[in-house]
Amino acid sequence: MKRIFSGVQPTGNLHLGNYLGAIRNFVGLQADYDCIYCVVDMHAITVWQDPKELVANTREVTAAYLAAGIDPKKSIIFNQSQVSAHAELAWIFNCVARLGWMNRMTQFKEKAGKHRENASVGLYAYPTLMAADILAYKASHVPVGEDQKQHLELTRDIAIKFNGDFGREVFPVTEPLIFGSATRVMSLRDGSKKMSKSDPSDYSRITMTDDADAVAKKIRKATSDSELIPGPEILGDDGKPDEELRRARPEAFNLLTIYAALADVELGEVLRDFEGKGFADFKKALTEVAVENLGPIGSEMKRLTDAPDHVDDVLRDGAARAREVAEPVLREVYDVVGFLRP
Ligand code: AQP
Repeated sequence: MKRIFSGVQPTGNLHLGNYLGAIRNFVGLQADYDCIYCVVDMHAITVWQDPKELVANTREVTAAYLAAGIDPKKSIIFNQSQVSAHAELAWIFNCVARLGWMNRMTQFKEKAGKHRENASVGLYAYPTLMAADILAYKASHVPVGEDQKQHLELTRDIAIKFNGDFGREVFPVTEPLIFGSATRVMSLRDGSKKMSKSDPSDYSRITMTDDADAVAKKIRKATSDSELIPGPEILGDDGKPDEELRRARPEAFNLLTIYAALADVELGEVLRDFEGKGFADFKKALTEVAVENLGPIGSEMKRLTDAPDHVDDVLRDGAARAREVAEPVLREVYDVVGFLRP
């Protein structure tokens, strides 16, 4: 069976972008793939994390997986630091990846900001750890949001170079799975920035645990524009608005896309239903569909994290199963590299 690996960082503020761009897709993939879903706590510490919050956030992401519908009996759910193969393989990949490749990673540039010399070495090496996450399980496919496409290309480059250097087809060349109607959910305040956990404004994102009042308030305050909603004739054959039009009204199209994703309908259908209306009316409908979708998930997350024994059991069991898959791969790699283990 084809194998999926994917992960979410436990860095708090899990949001609608993480849900629509990642977690919701993870659920559907269980039908066709052998799935491994990780809470990537080692990635999280590439920027400072308060230790107590890291523990709570690790449970929160696990609860989100479970509440969204990932079945822990079918899929493996665990947190990264429990399986040492990730760190061990990452070191080997640090010796395979080239500085030139790493220097091209745009996420490092964005996250390190202007004071690059103050960024952690871990933040720079993040993509080699990600390659280790995926390749420790020889995953054939990785579902990711568009923002992670470049990192996945680096994983492919590492697999190809490793196989070439040692003359053995040890690793598959993993394929990205970028799908769903909301691969890039944008900030509610600024349509040119993606919705993110680290945005200082709470009003930039809807979190998976926001209650109905918070969702309503955030959508009410979301940036939109004073123009009316256009009809479906503005969409191209691919069902998307012309790029120029989208760029002229980024916030408007972001809200419309979020609606389509949450209601699980095509953007054309949304435009047909709301053509000629203003955003005040539309926002009421968007609030309804958001609360309908996220409400039950948020309550279940709260229930699971209030008494976290079940979440901890899932992580413990998942880590044991993950080790069973990753350890033989690591042994194979050590043999190929020439590490003596008398
Ligand atoms: N805005 C988004 N739209 C669609 N998908 C998104 N993802 C993240 N933001 C969006 C997808 O969620 C998965 C998990 O992301 P992550 O925890 O690894 O964090 P990230 O990609 O760094 O994104 P965040 O949540 O916005 O965190 P910060 O603020 O730290 O940058 C990934 O599959 C990602 O594509």
